[in-house]
Amino acid sequence: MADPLDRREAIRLGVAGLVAGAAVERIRGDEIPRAAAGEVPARPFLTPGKDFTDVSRGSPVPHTLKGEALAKARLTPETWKLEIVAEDKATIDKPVTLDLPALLKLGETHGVRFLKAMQCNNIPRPLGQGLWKGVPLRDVLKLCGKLANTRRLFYWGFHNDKPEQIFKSSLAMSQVLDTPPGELPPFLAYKLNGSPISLERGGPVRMVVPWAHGFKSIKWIHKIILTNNHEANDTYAEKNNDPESYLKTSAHLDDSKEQTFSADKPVIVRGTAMVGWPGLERVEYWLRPDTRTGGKLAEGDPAWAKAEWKPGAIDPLPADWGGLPEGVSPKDVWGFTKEGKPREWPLRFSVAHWTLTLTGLKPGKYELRVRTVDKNGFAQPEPRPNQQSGKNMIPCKLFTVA
Ligand SMILES: Nc1nc2c(c(=O)[nH]1)N[C@H]1C(S)=C(S)[C@@H](COP(=O)(O)O)O[C@H]1N2
Ligand SMILES: [Mo]
Repeated sequence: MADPLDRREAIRLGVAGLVAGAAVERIRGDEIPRAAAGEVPARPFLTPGKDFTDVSRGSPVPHTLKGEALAKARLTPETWKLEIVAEDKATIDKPVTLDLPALLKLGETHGVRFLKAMQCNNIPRPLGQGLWKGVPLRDVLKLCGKLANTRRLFYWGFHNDKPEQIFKSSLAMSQVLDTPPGELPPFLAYKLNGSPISLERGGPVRMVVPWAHGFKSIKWIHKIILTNNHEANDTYAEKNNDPESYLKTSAHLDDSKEQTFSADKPVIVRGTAMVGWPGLERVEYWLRPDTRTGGKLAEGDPAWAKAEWKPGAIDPLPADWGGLPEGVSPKDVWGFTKEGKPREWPLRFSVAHWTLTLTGLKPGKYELRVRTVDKNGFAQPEPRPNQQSGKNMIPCKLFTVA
């Protein structure tokens, strides 16, 4: 509560929009062609909380509750409580009931700000990108004293007190405690874009698991159980979803509608790329004359093998983060150095922007496809042993040069 920076953050919320241009830093080598300074018009970098695509189960959906019902559900800042207990053969020194002031207090010394796009494994587009703030779960678990015989952690949120509506998830204890240097741990998050997390986005407090698909980031979190059970209990383990999938890397078009461009100007096509845990090596495009199939190309079509993919341009690091809440500088955000420079660009778990500038195209109709290549050399839509480990396809845009 006593974080003056946080208060100023709140005031600026909603003033999103990236102003790119000015000095362009080359963060890594020259292998990624970058759009030149000044060529990239502003595009929003952070998504206002209300504009995220919502994926919420429950009847009534918890974020539709109001007044008395909301307080009874312990979903107001004053009533929110998280219970942490042990079951089975797992033990802790003492069960913990955490309220919001206690979490915010921990946040003053342990709080971390980080960028993360929320993405559902079954929806082929990120739901929205936020600047989150939370306390690493491992620091909250210290309140329980000594843990013994604990192999996994189960957790869920408010579910109308109806067992059939519980939306559960789980993490291995190692994923909670043994964060590798330079990586992000799972968080109990209480801020989005500088303001308290709205009820709709899962506030007052939601779990955020940076590397995972949305189903691990349980909203309206109420219960954590430390257990000796080693198996994932995730609601999303059902129906052939992969309960341990990592965020994957993929390209998306800003606008996939058919368009006509004038032959005397460059054709500019823009989009975004979700940067999964395997990172983003480059965005590529494949341009060919229209084959009159409405942009459809079957999976096994021999044309895929002959496709000529060319590197596209990732937009540079924004010189001015128009979307950062006031008082927050990049150096306050995970992944940036004390000088405010990103350790990698684009940042993993976030959405990057790209721009294709195609010049000298002859009049005619074209098919344009885009894809990402991750740092392991997998070209989209790979690596997907199962589509539900991160649903994804190669987007196509038809356009005419006239
Ligand atoms: N309590 C609860 N948490 C939840 C869900 C839910 O239905 N109930 N849906 C999950 C799924 S499947 C996704 S993809 C994300 C979506 O987050 P968003 O609605 O903030 O975009 O929330 C996750 N957390
Ligand atoms: Mo999801």
